Amino acid sequence: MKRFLIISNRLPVQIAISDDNIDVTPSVGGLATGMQSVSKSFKSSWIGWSGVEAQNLSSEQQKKVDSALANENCIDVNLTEEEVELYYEGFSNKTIWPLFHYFSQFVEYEEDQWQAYKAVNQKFADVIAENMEGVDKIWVHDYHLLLLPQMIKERFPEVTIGFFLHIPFPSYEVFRILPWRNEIINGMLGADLLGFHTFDYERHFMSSVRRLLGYDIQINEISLPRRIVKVDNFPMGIDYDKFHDAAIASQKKSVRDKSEVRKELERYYLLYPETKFILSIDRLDYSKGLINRLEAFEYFLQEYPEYRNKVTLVLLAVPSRVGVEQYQQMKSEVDEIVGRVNGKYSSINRMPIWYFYRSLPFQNLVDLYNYCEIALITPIRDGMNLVAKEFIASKTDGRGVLILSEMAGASKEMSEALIINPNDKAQIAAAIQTAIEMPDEEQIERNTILQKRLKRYNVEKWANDFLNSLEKVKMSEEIYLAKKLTKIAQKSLVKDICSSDSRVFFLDYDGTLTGFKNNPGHAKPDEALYDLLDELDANPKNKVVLISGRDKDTFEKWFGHKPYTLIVEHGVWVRSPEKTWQMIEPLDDSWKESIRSSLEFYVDRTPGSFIEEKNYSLVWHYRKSDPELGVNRAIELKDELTSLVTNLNLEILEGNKVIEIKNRGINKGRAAQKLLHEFPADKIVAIGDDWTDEFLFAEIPDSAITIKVGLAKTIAKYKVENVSEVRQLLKEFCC
Ligand code: ADQ
Repeated sequence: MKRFLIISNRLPVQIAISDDNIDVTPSVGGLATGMQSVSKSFKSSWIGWSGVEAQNLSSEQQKKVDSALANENCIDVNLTEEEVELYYEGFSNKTIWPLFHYFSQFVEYEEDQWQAYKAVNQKFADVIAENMEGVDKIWVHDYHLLLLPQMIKERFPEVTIGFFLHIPFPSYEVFRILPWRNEIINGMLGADLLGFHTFDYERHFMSSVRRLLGYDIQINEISLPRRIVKVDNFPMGIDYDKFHDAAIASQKKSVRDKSEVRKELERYYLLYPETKFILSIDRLDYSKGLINRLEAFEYFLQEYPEYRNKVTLVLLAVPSRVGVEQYQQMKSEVDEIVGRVNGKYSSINRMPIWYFYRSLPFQNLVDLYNYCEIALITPIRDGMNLVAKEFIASKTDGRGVLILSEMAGASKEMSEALIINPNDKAQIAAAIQTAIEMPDEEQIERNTILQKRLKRYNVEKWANDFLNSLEKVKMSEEIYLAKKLTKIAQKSLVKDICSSDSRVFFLDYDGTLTGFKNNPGHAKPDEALYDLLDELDANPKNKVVLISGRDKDTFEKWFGHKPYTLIVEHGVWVRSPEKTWQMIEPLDDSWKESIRSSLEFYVDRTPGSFIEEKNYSLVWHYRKSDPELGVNRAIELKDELTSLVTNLNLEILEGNKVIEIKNRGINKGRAAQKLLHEFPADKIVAIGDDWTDEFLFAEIPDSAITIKVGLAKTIAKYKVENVSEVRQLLKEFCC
């Protein structure tokens, strides 16, 4: 069985060290549970930091830790105190975390933290390299390891890498603030599959890739020069049954066995049966919106006096990142508001806010979820928010109301909750009132839908969906590799060609013989290309045919003095050596005026775009425009032209950052067929990169050697990566 590696900053274990004893207990978090189900189908190991700083352990203790971890299939990445400070508390939590949660005012830009971040990502890559035996897939998690996919890919190009980001990916306008933005994006693009919680994060990521690196994107695939990266959203689920079943079991417990939390809630409820408990649970983090939640609760007590003494806010805050300044400040602010509200609205026996600053054992957590009628979850930004889902899963009789921020990824899947803007105090207060007054039937109706969805799309399904997609990516890479022109196949092709008596070479120009330029006029042939084509053409057995979408005047200027056959404008014109240009079949261009005005309208509204006029076609170019605007306008333009072109017997060709309108039925394939009729050859070679070359590959005889440049889907028999590989290959055909 192939091995599979899971990589995250922290290992899913808790380690307790006493003098001579090391105790390792597996943790029960959502991610660990999801992965357990995955490890049933794969032999997997988990690589990460154990949470113990390396210098605090003697070598004897380290050995014990390693062996205890090995029993849990875990491998430790030793981190020093300094690394933890600079990489974890520093760059991860003082740069990436605030920026990706839109708290740009908290972002630190420290070079030494960035250097440590790179070094620790490299350290992870080193540990992975030592454990690669039999590994074919790796799944990397979260924002601490954004550079790792690329580091692994460079060393192990054949391994399939998935990456999942658990926090939001911010909009381009925020992400671009980061001085190291290109390194980060390139680091992530080392993965073959990139997963996000929501489509919005995916969209923001794509936009940054397009704008910062200029890569082409087709729906959810990014074409890198040598690989394709798939991007998709996988909203993370929870271990639904675990919460639901634990809540049922807890209700059945005898008084003696009940948790302290449950006993306390029940006792209070007996005294004050009209009380509604509002639950608030999070890590104490500025992104979770505790301050605005408390202020909204204060506003509620002030504006809805009839509910004072009838509601209790159970505020549970888990200590988090206590070493980071903003967290300490926030803790003081929370303490202050809680004090103020309790001071103002407490009566002799009752306090409106019960505040706990600690982590709770699972059972107590479930009891809180199960017992409290309302959950108030108001993050300012949150990748997903699992608490919202856990609350709903623990509602065994279907009653309960979830008030959820629209800024949490979870809100995208939980529209049956009361969705609020976390900055709108009045709206939150009104939602609290609605929640208190909501009839049971309505609560059950909303929660039934939510529960059904959460049960089906649980954490196990999430992990399996991600891995199935990773498997598919692997398969499509294999399909690509299967067509890739290997050295052996190349040798036999060359032998085949060289032993034949007559050959025709159909060669596309842009993207095949030369690279793309922003201005098409700048993509002139260079001396080396002229030499290569001359050498190929010098052999009387060879016929060189340049077949392009270019206009005839440009080709006349570039190749008019050469003895090659030229076919231009996708097959409108042909020029045989030493002859004049001939139209392949008679065409009409009277349609141009009616189409030109539409194109001009798009040029005016799309800065950087322009119209190219050929004899029998018009082309709208948008390579120099804003990449996203260009793509959108191209869709609009195509839509607008569709009805016009049918009436005028025209067709739209969509090329690389161009839209071309030309007479219907004219294409490279038809032109090539006509030429082959006049000049039959033993061997036919066709090379092209664009989808317009697919017509060429389709129309020439099956025995032809068809070669696609680049990664896109093709009916060609072989693929090569780039222009320089094409040129090397042609050199070998000069025989
Ligand atoms: P977090 O920011 O940690 O996760 P969240 O998704 O809510 O946020 O998960 C918190 C977890 O901690 C929950 O499973 C909850 O049960 C547990 N927890 C909360 N309070 C607790 C307490 N007092 N005692 C014990 N356990 C407690 C990050 C992102 C999220 C994303 C997750 C998963 O910030 O947006 O949902 O990863 O991808």
